[in-house]
Amino acid sequence: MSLTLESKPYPWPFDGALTPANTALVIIDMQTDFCGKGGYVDTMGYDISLTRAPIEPIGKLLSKFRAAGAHVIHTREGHRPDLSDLPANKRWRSQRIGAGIGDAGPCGRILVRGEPGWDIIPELYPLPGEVIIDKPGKGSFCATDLELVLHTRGIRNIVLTGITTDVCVHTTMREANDRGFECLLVTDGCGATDYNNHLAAINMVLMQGGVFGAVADSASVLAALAAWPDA
Ligand code: C5J
Repeated sequence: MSLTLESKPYPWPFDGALTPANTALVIIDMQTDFCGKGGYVDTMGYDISLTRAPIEPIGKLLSKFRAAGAHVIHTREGHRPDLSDLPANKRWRSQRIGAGIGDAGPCGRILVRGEPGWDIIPELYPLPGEVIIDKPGKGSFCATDLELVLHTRGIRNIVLTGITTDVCVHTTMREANDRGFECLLVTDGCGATDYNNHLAAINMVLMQGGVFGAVADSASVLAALAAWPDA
């Protein structure tokens, strides 16, 4: 059966091949450090209501993917406790603005693996068996095995959600697009530290006939995926 959803600038996926077997919900960096009180983004002085906004839409998508037995992949941005995978540029820039990665903060050492702030928020916590990709960078393909996991599982379609739209979500979408994956960005399933950057990041996808893929809101995704039966 051919299935596409209402998306811009073209119905996604282009060929109607949208199945639980070939599609993954990718949830990027829904960690306390990016959307919780006392986390990295909060420490930098940004409004975390913007990065918390996608929690509910992602929750609904997550329930649907889980019920249908489709693939769910979570990512976490963070570094080894010895900071051996923390590039100097990332460290000194964060220190300059008083939120040094690796330094102690209200939620433990900022963006360090194993610390409370680095963990995924309880509302979207991974279930046993769901893939978790630990990444030291903004993109989810850099220095990770995500591409291998996607190929091994036969995943072609990627539904992108998480935070932040303009940084880790966009970098991941660009990396995935260049590798030939069919990408969809869920507009209300993402959030940025600046609302205009969120809107601009969405708009960038639409250029050149969908230069990085397509965009849709979560209601459109859920309306189409109603065709997927429970596993
Ligand atoms: C940032 C992210 N914004 N997850 N990380 O530094 O987007």
